[in-house]
Amino acid sequence: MRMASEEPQAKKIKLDENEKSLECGENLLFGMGNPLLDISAVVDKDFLDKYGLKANDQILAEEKHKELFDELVKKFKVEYHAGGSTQNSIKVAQWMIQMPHRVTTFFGCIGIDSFGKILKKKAEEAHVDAHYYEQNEQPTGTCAACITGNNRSLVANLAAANCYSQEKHLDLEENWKLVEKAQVYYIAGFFLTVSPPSILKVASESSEKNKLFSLNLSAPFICQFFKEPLMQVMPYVDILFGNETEAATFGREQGFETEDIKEIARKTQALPKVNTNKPRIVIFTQGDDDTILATADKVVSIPVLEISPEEIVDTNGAGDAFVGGFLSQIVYNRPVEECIRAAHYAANVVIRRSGCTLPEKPEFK
Ligand code: 26A
Repeated sequence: MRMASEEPQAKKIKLDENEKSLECGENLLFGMGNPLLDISAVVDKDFLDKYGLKANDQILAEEKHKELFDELVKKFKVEYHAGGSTQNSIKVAQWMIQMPHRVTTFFGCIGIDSFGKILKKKAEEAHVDAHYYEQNEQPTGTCAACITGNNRSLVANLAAANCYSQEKHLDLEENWKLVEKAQVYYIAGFFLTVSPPSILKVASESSEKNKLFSLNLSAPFICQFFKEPLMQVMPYVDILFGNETEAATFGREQGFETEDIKEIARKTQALPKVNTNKPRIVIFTQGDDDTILATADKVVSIPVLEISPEEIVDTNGAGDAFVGGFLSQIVYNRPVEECIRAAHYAANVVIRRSGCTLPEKPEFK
């Protein structure tokens, strides 16, 4: 994205003679979030009803979901996938970038256990420079992905992910250096349930150095029950992502008095901002419907790539992949429409597969 009246991040981004291939340094894109191991299964409506789950939702596990995880593994054919919303997006961004490796950094907390080992191995295979805070008080977090048709109901048991600590990890000199090295930041709103001070510290760093900070609304419950920390971070947000249900809840909670998604996007774009030289961009996805983009001077809708229903395997991770595709281009300073084209491509790839998994190489031109 090129924004007027600022020194672009292009200092770190070298164009070659034909302006097609770009060289990108390490650790340019920084993500921080809840690293989770997804336990995914196709379930029936009775299972959703038993645990009071909506077909399409993302929630934190409560007392009443205690048995859900065991029952899922016993009753259904489960698949295990590395997950966690921010971690998924960062992996997709690295996959789109391909070379060099470790353009992306990821921070989060895991347990010292077998699930933690899997997450570390998967991050390594994805060439993400992951620096986990490892502790042994809590096991690695899990997320039950209960699939019915094209819907997925996610129930996250954060466990270790909830133990992320600013003092014990983010503030450590070697870790903070990696934060400083980045030019673009991405944190899913989900992390507001864990460490708002860590988010604010990264967001302030970004705004002080005139870099790009991006956030996701992540889930209706974040817009509703984590409104206060969300609105503390909002003034630092250069790019806000969300889907149609999150946009609707956000608009309602903010008293926007409109159900119109374009209008909600416009009002969100205009919320107070610290760096006024860099007007906020708001991007709302709507499943297979057009993506809404609000910038300072316009609100437009951009159609997604077509896909026939038989080709859709699992929409879990589609939103994360969208963000990953977008970020893979913003680190190259590309125009926002081009970032959205990459976002649509990445989401289209991921919904053809189970979980937020990827083929060997992207075919994005
Ligand atoms: C705090 N919560 C509820 C969560 C999540 C989450 N990632 C972080 N925090 N709930 C679900 N997810 C992840 O979302 C991905 C799909 O978009 C799941 O782990 C899944 O990989």
